Parts: sequence; structure tokens; C-alpha cells
Amino acid sequence: MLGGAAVMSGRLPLGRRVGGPGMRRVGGPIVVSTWDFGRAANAGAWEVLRKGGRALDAVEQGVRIPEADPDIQTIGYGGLPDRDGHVTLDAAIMDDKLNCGSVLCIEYIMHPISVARLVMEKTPHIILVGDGALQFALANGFKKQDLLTPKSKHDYEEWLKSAHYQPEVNIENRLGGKYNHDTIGMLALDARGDLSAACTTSGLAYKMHGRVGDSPVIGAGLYVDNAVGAATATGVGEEVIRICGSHLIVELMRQGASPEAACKEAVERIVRRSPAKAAAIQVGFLALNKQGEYGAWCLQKGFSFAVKSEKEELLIAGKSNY
Ligand code: SD4
Repeated sequence: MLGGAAVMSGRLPLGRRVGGPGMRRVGGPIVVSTWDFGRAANAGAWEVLRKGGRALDAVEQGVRIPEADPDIQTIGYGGLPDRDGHVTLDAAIMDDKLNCGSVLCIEYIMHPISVARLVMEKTPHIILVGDGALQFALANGFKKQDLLTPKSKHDYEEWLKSAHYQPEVNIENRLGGKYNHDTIGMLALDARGDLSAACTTSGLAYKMHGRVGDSPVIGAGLYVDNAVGAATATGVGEEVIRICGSHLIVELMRQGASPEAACKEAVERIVRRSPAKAAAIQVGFLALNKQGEYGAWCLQKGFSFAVKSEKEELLIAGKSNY
């Protein structure tokens, strides 16, 4: 089935020429990201990529766009709060050399992705959490600001009227899809053939205070192996964490799976564990390989992803199990 040495080295399925250090990739740069707000985010990333910039800079610049958008209630500024009224954000970033950084449950900072990048580049650590992450951000010039917009405050107060003060993992679906556009995960391949990924979210609406999902967990919400490809996830993070979703997808691509087939297999693992639960929640995966081929798969209809390259500007409906 799989060729041993070649699989281990990550060189088996690559086929056509793909980039390498110092080599220009045939086909040019590409960026893909989750949901329809990915179009605007991709446009930001493309400004970096089209000038020959690094995939790492592209994904950071790209996801900063929805982070700053007060109308997107699932990411950054304007995100819906937890059940105690705190807007807590999770973000992670990963480059082509397995460098990675993340912040968990950070408050008052509009651009957690940039804090995650600083954790990666300026500390010997990978993860900073809560107050420590905020302290680090403030010490590095980030501005403290209230992230709870009047609209999100209003929605939270409405939720409080009928809320059961219980952990809820599927509020997006049960609220009729109103909040069913969640995390942005972005994957980019630059002109040198290097990959990077970013993932940023305010997490599940009205989650328990302190709850962290998959998005800032390396291997769950995102993963990059520059020899193979990159993957990211959106949806109910608990189900993504238990299968190490993004790492799984990258390893499946290493063994020869296409991006779409790898994403489908990750979804199947969630289904196999509990078909009844899987039928009631949303999870979506998105992957990009070293050749610039992309694909996605999700549990429920409704997930979309955006693609931008020299040749394409697309919003594609993810194929789904249900
Ligand atoms: C999380 N995947 O925190 C993220 C965001 C999410 O519905 O699920 N939103 O689990």
C-alpha cells in the first residue's frame, strides 16, 4: 500500500515538480481559507503572495482582516462572548519549518494571530494562555481594547434570557445557523513553494469560561509539513482535537491521499466514533498540498471555502457526509 522509506521522507506522492528551497514552484502561489469571509481574507493574503512575499506573512495579514471586522461574530473584534460575557480568543500560526505559536483564551486584543506569531518568533515557547498571553501582548506594544461590540453584547443578553447555564457544543446549529460561520483557517503556498497556516477564532459562542477549542492546538486546528502540505479545521473543536484532525490530514496526504480524500477520511473518523453525534454537529476540514492542489470535506452542508491564485478566485461549497 505505502512505500516505506519514501513515505517516511514525505517524498512519495508528490509527483510533478513542487518547490524546494530556493526553487520556484511551477503554478505560482495560492491561498485557501474557510467560509465565505475567506474571500476578503484571501485578498489580504494575496497582496503579500503576488509580490513574492512569504506564505507566513500572507496568512497573518489575511486572517487579520476578519479579526478586525466587527460584523463577524466568530472571530476577533465583535466575537460572541463566553457564557460569563468575556470575549476570549484563540489563535495559532505555523510556518514551513515546523515553527509554531499560539495564544489561548486571550482577552482584549484584536489581533491574537499576531500575538501568536510573536510567541513563535520572540519566545522559546509555543503556547501562551490567558493573562500571560495578554501580558506578553501588552509588553510588545499591542493595545488593550474592549472587543464586545454593542451587537454581540445585545445578542449575548438575548441568549441569557433563555440560556441554560450549561456547556453547549453545538449552539451554532441549534440556533438555526445564525452563527454558523465560525473559525477562519487559512493555508498558503508562496512563490518559493513554502507553506504556512493560520487559524483564529472566538470559539464556540457562549462556551464555558476558559474553554479552548481546536483552533490554537497545533495538529488539531492547523498543521503544516512543508514536504507534504497543510490543513486546517473549523466547527466543533472538541471533535477535531480528539482525532488530531489537521495532523491526521497531513499524514494522509504524505501517504498519497489527495487533499479532499484526506479531509474526507478525517471526517469519517468523527462519524465512526459516534454517527448520532456527528449527524448533529458541523466540522469542516480544508487542505492544501505542496503542488498547490486543495480540497475540503465537512459533516454538514453549508461549509464553504475560498480560493485565490493567479488563475482562480472561487468560493466553493464543501462536499459533505450529510
Ligand atoms: C472551536 N473550531 O473553538 C472552533 C470554533 C467553532 O463553532 O467551533 N465555532 O471549536
